[in-house]
Amino acid sequence: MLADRTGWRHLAGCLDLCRQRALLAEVRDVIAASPLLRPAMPRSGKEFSVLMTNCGPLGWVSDRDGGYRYQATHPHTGRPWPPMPAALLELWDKVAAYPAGPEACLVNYYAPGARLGSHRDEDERDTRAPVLSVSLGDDATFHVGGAQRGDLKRRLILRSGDVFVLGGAARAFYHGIDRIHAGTSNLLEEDGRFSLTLRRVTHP
Ligand code: MD3
Ligand code: FE
Repeated sequence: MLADRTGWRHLAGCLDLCRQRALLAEVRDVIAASPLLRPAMPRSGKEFSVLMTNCGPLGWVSDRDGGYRYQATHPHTGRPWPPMPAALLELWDKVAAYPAGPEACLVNYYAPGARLGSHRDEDERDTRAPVLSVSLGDDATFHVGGAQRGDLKRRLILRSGDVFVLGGAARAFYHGIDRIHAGTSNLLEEDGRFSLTLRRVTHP
């Protein structure tokens, strides 16, 4: 485990292959019920290269007119997001050390060539709760900096089965995904990477 004083922890190899496969099957079910969306930036409408969907009571969405937000339903189907898999709730209980459960699980899919520019997660009201992410599929180069955009960044490789936990001051740090390393995992039938990001949105 790699940890940092500011409050992030990289739990490399946290989930074995058997748990990764079981979780992937649940992700496929989530996508079948709640198809992947291509978010767009507020105002400019510029599209993300990452595709997204959600499970749990709340989901993060973004489009040109509505901007970044959490909502209880899929914007195209109008149906509630599917429930969060029990394995994710158990993982949160084990590693989050927080008295309330996660409300949103954002499922990101990165095809080779997709990236997520440096940003801070600031759409949640409860910023005291940690953020927990699980990686499935191809390796990704991830960066985490500091509270200011220009702060020194550290780069890490996130691999299939890794769990990344963000708490404390690091919860507000800039971070992003620079690159997907196609062909580094055969967990998915296709190239690319899923990340599952668990968050608390409202105050418990
Ligand atoms: C570091 N997703 O969806 S998850 C996002 O792998 C997002 O899909 C990336 O950033 C992904 O917003 C990274 C790990 C993560 C989540 C929140 C953080 C790292 C973080 C908050 C602060 C610093
Ligand atoms: Fe983020």
